[in-house]
Amino acid sequence: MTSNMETSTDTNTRAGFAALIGAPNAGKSTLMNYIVGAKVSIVTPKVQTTRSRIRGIAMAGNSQIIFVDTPGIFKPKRRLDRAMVHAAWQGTDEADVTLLLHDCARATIDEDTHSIVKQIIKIKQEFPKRKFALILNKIDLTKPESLLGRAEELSQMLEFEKVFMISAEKGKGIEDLVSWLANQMPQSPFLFDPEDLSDLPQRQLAAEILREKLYLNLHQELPYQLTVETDSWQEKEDGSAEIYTSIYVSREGHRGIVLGKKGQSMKRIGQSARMELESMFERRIHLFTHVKFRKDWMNDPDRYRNWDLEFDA
Ligand SMILES: Nc1nc2c(ncn2[C@@H]2O[C@H](COP(=O)(O)OP(=O)(O)OP(=O)(O)O)[C@@H](O)[C@H]2O)c(=O)[nH]1
Ligand SMILES: [Mg+2]
Repeated sequence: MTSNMETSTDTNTRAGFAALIGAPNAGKSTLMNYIVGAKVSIVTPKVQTTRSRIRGIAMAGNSQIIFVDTPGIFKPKRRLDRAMVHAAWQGTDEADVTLLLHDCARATIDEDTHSIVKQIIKIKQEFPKRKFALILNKIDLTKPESLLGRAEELSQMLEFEKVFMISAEKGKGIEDLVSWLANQMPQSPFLFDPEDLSDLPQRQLAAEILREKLYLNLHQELPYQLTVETDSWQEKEDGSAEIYTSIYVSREGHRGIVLGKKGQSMKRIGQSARMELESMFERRIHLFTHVKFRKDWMNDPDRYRNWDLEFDA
């Protein structure tokens, strides 16, 4: 009897998954963070910032929308690239709705977006019920007269459930998107505590924030050749936390560049990560960074397991 009553209350709520896919740098993580209202996925001006699936949870009335931010989809060259692209498509497989983000400030439709659309066409042939919506992002950088043309061009390639034009950074056009998504979610009890913003463990978030600061401060191929892990997290009696991290670099020469003269560069990067972590976690943080040369980390399955990436994708 009681359980029936519980079920009937549950049918008033909706919950499901909305995957964000698109070419690198389209603004997927920026959009998820904006809607969730907190930084759960890191953002940089560089391509290929997101490396794994990151879930962010948003509430819209009686709907719980679980966003799945994914790595940008591009032509993979290395093992890590393949694992990232694979993770992005896996995000689509588990989603009730997939949002394809496109940076409409680009002069033309980029090659990556072209091949993503082709892949979606294949998926739709196999699974006609899957829903795909198109989001033209960065309208703040786009001439209004070119917007409709771009929407039309993409819609001719594939029939989307819906087309939105937004600025993830400025928060424009997002209300419509959220209310549409809220209605697309299937009837279901909430899948997460409505207070939750993410399912990412704090220690992983700490590693990501540090990786973001490394991306922002290092250039050329260096950011792509490193990875960050939290080795341990220790609670201190004074309420602070000690976080011990390893930064793995794949070339000997990179260690010196990351550290900088007398370790000054690493110190600066570590400080900016620590400051952000302190405001995120609202407590004092002691961040320890250890830069390690590990030539073959990109071929080490342990580095992938940590992020739920498939080694042999
Ligand atoms: N002007 C403007 N910039 C934006 C907008 N959305 C995102 N950006 C910027 O675009 C860059 C890339 O944003 P991300 O959110 O990291 O893009 P992403 O699609 O997650 O990129 P990957 O993780 O590399 O695939 C950042 O510098 C953002 O600040 C927007 O609507 N307008
Ligand atoms: Mg991203």
